[in-house]
Parts: sequence; C-alpha cells; structure tokens
Amino acid sequence: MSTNVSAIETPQSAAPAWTETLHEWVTTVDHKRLGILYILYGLGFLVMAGIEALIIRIQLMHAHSSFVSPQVFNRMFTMHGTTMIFFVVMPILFGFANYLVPLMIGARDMAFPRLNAFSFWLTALGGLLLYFSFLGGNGLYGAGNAPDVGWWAYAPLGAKAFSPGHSTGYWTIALLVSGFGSVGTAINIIATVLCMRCPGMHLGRMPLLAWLNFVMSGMVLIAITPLTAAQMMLLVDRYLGGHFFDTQAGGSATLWMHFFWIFGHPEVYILVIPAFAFMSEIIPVFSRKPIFGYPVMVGATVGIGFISMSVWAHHMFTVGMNSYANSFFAITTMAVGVPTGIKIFNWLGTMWGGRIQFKTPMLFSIGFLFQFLIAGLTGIIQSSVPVDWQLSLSYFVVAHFHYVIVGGILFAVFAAFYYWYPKFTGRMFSERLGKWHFWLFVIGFHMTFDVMHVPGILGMPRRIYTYEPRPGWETLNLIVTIGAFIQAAAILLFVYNLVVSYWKGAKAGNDPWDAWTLEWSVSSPPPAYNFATIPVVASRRPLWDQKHPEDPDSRYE
Ligand code: HEM
Ligand SMILES: [Cu+2]
Repeated sequence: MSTNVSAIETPQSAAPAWTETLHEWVTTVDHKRLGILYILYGLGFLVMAGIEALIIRIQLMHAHSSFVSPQVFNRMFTMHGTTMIFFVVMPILFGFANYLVPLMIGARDMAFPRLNAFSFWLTALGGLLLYFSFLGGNGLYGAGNAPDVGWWAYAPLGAKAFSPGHSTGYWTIALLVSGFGSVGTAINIIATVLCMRCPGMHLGRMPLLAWLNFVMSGMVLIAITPLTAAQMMLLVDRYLGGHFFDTQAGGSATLWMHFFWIFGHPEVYILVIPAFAFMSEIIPVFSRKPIFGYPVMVGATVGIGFISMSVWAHHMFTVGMNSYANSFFAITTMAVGVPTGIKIFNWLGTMWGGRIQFKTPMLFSIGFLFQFLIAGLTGIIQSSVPVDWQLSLSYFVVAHFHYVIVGGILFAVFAAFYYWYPKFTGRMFSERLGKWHFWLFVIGFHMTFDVMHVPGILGMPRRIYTYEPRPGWETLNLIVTIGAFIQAAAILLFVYNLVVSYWKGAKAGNDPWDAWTLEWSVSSPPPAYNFATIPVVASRRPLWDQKHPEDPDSRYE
C-alpha cells in the first residue's frame, strides 16, 4: 500500500504563527537551536552586566562622588562580576560549543539532546533567579535584595549576620542551579566527542575546537563540584544554623576561600580554553596554513587543564599561609605559563609565512594574541608572593583580570561571532561596521584597562565606593571611565551589525571563508539533520580534501 504523503491534510492550527515558532524554540532539543538560545541569553546579560559596569565607572569617575549609594555600589560590582562570569561568558561559550562540536565531528546532534535542553533551561533559570533578587526585597535601596558580597562572597560576608534578608541566598541558589546546568552540558560534550565522531575521525584528526571543549568539559566536572559543595554548606550556615564558615563557632572563613578558588581559578581556564579553541580554528583559515603543531596544541591544553587545578591559593597569598604553601602556589602559577606560552608560540608559528587576510575575525584574533600575552605577563608578576602582597585587592588586580577576560576572552568571542555568523544565519555581516567595532573596542579597551593599572600601583583599592582626590587619581579614573563608554558604544555597534545583517547582509553560501572543517561543508544555516549522509574523513582538513582532491600533498595528517 503506498501512502501519498502530500494528500494527507495537516490540520491548520488556529494559533498565530509566532506562538508556533515560540513553542518550537522553547521545546527544542536541537543542538543548533540550543546553541543560539545560549548565545542570545548571554548577549542579553552582557547588556545588563555592561550597564552595571558603567554605573560603577560613573561613580568612580571623580573623587567624593555620590552618584549611587555605597549599598548600590556594592550590589553593582557583585552583580556585574557574577553575571559576566556565569551568565554572559559561560553561556556564550557553551552556545558555540553546542552549535559547533556536533557539526565539526560529523554528527547529527549531541549525545543527549534532552539533557542538553534541560541543561540550558537550568542555566537560564539560574540567571533569572539572580536578577529576581533585585525585586526580592523592597526595591534597590532596601535590605535583602540584590547580593552585595562580591562575586566571591567571602566568609563571613555571606553569613546571615552580615547579609540579612535573602540577597546572598539568591546568589547561592542561582549559581547552584546554573552549576547543575553546566555539569549537564559538560557530560553531553564529553559523550558526544567520545561517541559521535563520524567514520575516519579518530582523535588525532578531530578539530582542535572539539578537543579543547572536551578538556574544558572535564574541568567543569572537577571544578563545579567543590563550588556546589561550598554553596550547600553556605545554605546550611544561613538557613539551618550550621557553622562551616563561622570562625567564632569552630568553622573556618579560609575554608570558604579554598573551596571557592579550587573552583574559581580553574573557572577562568574553563572560560579561556574555548577562546583558545576559537583562535586555533580562525587563525589558520585567515593565514591560509594549517595549525602549527597540532599534537603539541592538544598536549598543551591537557597540561593547562591539569596544572590550573593546582594554583588556586595564589588568590590567598595574603591570608597568612606559611611560606612553603606560598612558594608551592607561586611555582605552580608560573608553571601554567609554560603550556600557555607554547600555544601563543604555535599561533604565531601558524601566521608565520602565511598569506594573512585581515578580515574582522582575524583582526580580533590578533588583538587577542597581543592582549592575552600582556595579561599573562601581569599574571606572572603577581605570582611572585612579595609583589602580590603589594598589589592584592588593588585596581592593578582588576586591570589584570579584565585584560585576560576582556582583552583575551571577549576579543576571541567577537572573533568567533564574526567567523561563524555566516554559518548561523546564512548572511554576511557588514565588514565595514565590523572593522569600526574592532578599532573602537581596541581604543576603549586600552583606555580603560591599560590606564586602570596605574591607580592600582598608586595604591587604589578595588571595591571602594569613592576616594580622596589624591594626585593623578581623578584624571586616571576619568580616562578609565571614558574608555568604558567607548567600549559600550563599540558593543552597541556590534549588536546593530548582527541585527541588521540578519536581514540585509549578503548571502553567505556554504563556505564564505574557503575553510576546511565540516561545518562549512553544509548549507548556511545547516539543515536540521546537519548531514544528508554522514561524512567519512581521511585527514584533519576534511573539507579541504573534498575541495582539492587533485592535491593529495595538501592533505594535512
Ligand atoms: C567590557 C567592559 C568591562 C568594564 C568596563 C568592567 C569594569 C569593571 C570594574 C570597574 C570593576 C571593579 C569594581 C570595583 O572593584 O570597584 C569590575 C569588576 C569585575 N568585573 Fe568587570 N568590567 C568589564 C567587563 C567584564 C567582563 C567581560 C567580565 C567577565 C567575564 C568581568 C568580570 C568582573 C569581575 C569578576 C569583577 C569583580 C567583581 C567583584 O569585585 O566582586 N568584567 N569590572
Ligand atoms: Cu587564579
């Protein structure tokens, strides 16, 4: 019996089309759609956390300012830091990993699509819970609303006695819930990389982006667990009369610090390793050369993964550990610079002798290389214990980690946006606006974070709500604040470019960059099933081989 599919009437639903679309997106288990949801979610919170940063900078623009109250100031830096780390950069990186890993290894989806959707919605709930805290009390100036204990919530600040009401409760539960989401995504990425690769793609041929997200996921499983345990203990302290972190009742405040940084430092590598992955995919394509030292790049990543688990107490050089402990953590911190340096060397080796195309993705990649190197060097400076004793809790530290997070990770994220946007949307973004965004952001970034080092060296502590008009402090802080606004303008230009190009951009086609990984072998955007037939690969550059069968020597093995 033959069934003529087209003859069957599909009942037309009375609901307006947009509700159909909304229903599709809310219930999707497709890795590409979940990837886009993660990215849009992260971009939404980037605007929130960006506004918080600008409020901080307006308050610090000159001495004796009272633009906001000390309470609101404390809430702004706590929400800014927590949001940027957990609800901006992590979701955006998980979004790219979700979208790209299955496509790059020749798979139709992640290993566990429903776990994938569940993990996204847990992360989404976490961010909403954190921001519900603004409404949780009686408005901005009321007690018991947005958390104000810093993004580390050091004991005893997190205790009920110091933060009455539910503000820290919201912070703890929001991170707990999103932490389960991160663990779910990490399990999914690991299972997908190990079990879903297409025929011929053994681990030695897997794109570096899949390798690095595999290592990052392993680190998530190890690092998130101590944070989850500490949060559980904090909830017991706050709501069940526990004393884990209460020094007066036999608990320990430094115990919280150890738990937080056993998570916290690997966390910064969980953020930077996917950024490294973007560089290892983008730099070769715009240098027209395969990556230099593929196996070493994999080895260096695994090395970073291990060493970065042993450096955490470099955040605690000033709490009074003995000199053996200080020396140990100083040495491990310097040691993590070695595999990181190898990566920078290999990216430069890839560009060396290449035919460099200065397209927007490559401009942001070069910005990443330059700034991440400087960020690494100021990190090494602080790994020297006596130097850290001078600089700890100063604006030099704030400048350093923003150099890593903005100068490194955010630049790499922008490079990734410009590189894969044509694949996600089927449209090219405006290259002219892209270049404007790049140069404006470079100027804003250096005005903000280069200059920020100086008041730090001059002794300006972080997290102070205002300051005395000491020599140079006001001019320097004014320049920093102007720089922050230039960065904000650049990010608005970026958002404008992405939105307008979605409708007006030139058609992208499958492979606008003449690249060589599998995501470029399918249409833009890819069909729901990704590949009509599962590809069979024979080298690290499967699409290149397809495009250049006449040139077997160019096979990169
Ligand atoms: C793009 C422009 C940004 C500007 C202008 C900016 C500005 C600032 C400022 C002024 C502070 C210090 C507050 C103080 O101690 O007084 C701060 C803190 C912080 N920022 Fe940013 N930031 C930016 C981006 C980011 C990004 C992308 C991240 C992370 C992904 C981030 C993470 C943090 C963290 C974790 C803190 C520490 C919060 C705390 O002390 O509890 N920032 N930011
Ligand atoms: Cu650290």
